[in-house]
Amino acid sequence: MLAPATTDAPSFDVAATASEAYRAALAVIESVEPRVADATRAELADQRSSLKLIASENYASPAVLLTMGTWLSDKYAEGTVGHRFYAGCQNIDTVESLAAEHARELFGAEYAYAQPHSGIDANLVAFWSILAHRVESPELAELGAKNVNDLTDEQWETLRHKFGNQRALGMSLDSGGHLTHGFRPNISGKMFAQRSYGTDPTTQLLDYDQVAAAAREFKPLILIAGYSAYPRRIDFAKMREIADEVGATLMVDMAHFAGLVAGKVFTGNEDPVPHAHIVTSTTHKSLRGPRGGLVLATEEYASSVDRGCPLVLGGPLGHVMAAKAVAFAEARTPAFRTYAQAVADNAQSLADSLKQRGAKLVTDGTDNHLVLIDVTGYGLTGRQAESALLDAGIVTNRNAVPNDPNGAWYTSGVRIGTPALTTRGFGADEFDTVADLIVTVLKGTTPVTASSGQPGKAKYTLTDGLAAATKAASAELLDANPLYPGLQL
Ligand code: DSN
Repeated sequence: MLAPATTDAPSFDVAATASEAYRAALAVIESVEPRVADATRAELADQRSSLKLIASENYASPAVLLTMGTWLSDKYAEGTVGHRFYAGCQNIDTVESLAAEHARELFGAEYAYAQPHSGIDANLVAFWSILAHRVESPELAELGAKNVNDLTDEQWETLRHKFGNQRALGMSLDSGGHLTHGFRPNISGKMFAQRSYGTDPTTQLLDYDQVAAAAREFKPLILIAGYSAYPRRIDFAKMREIADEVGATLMVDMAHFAGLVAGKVFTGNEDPVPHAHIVTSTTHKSLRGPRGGLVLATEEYASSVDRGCPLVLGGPLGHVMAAKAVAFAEARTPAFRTYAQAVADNAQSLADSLKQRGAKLVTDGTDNHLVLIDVTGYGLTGRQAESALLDAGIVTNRNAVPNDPNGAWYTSGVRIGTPALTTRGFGADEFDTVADLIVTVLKGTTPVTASSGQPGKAKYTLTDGLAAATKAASAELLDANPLYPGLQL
């Protein structure tokens, strides 16, 4: 059992020490390629001076960021802890073990795999693990083979077809599902025959009866739950019941809300870990760690998940696994629980403030970390709204709404999340001002149509002076809640 991270304040000034470290690092980088040093400084300035409302982004701590800049990056360590294809992996074993142990304890999982480089990688590991466990292993046993290398070409061809013809059932893209849940532009859509479940046409809420009916008819091998743009919690116990009824494996992609699970905001039926066979995640969204992926699994899937590298992953990133260990240790502190609760409370405040100002929200609100504004009432597409907001210094991203008339490229929605600005210290009052700025910009944006006769590439115009006024109002909020306070380059 690992001790949780210390909750004592460090005995030195973290910001001053990190400032020294970054100044030294940038000087060394500058001596080789000054443009990289410049872009790195510019990114900090940009992040400090914009309202970052992209629901999947956050700001990792200096401890997490500094952990990534080391020689742990230089070691090859394909394989798993204690079973590597290279010699001399003892230190990578240490950091990978720490990341996995912290993740197991943080999420109460039987098994954790810290190697995936991204969310897509984590989902690929999960898919192949399920295929290996559910398809390959029984087939191999029947054929008296230990692994696929023992099969004849003909046997392998039969097994390969079985892999390719499996079925996955996941949330539709316009209801908030993710591309990696079986959609054609992603490899998962080529691996699986896919069908989607949507949301109730009136309430826009997940309709479990519809999920169950689709599962009974389609009989998927994998039932996928999880989302990247659905503003509500999911009852994973119900999803597991549905999976069990049709003999499917329940896989939950909790990339977006992992921080709310870690911070014990989502508990009981809203916590996927006790209910799913496999849970995948990224580590850099609400969980506030380094950019990367994670797989949690029950013991029965552990050995197949462990084959992730070299099955579908390249050599593990030792420096990033080390940073995951640091981030997971941070997420085990009471301070992180307070943060996670504030993320959800702030989303609620933001939704209420937007609605008071007449904005139409998908599902009429939120109970997680994001809201989705349907911008059609302002006469805008999601793309126009996203661009106009960006002109005013508000960083969001466009997103489809259920049954979107504008399709997946232009869309009719703008997705807004609270994890990043909550890290900066924003609370209900600040999010009320943010709501006011957003609605003022949306109301002050006029779409430019072909019939209006205005030439050029502009697809909208902003009321004169609105962008500057919005930036000035944002600057007040941002200055009062600085990013990395005390960090000076
Ligand atoms: N790109 C992530 C998001 O923005 O939700 C998911 O892939």
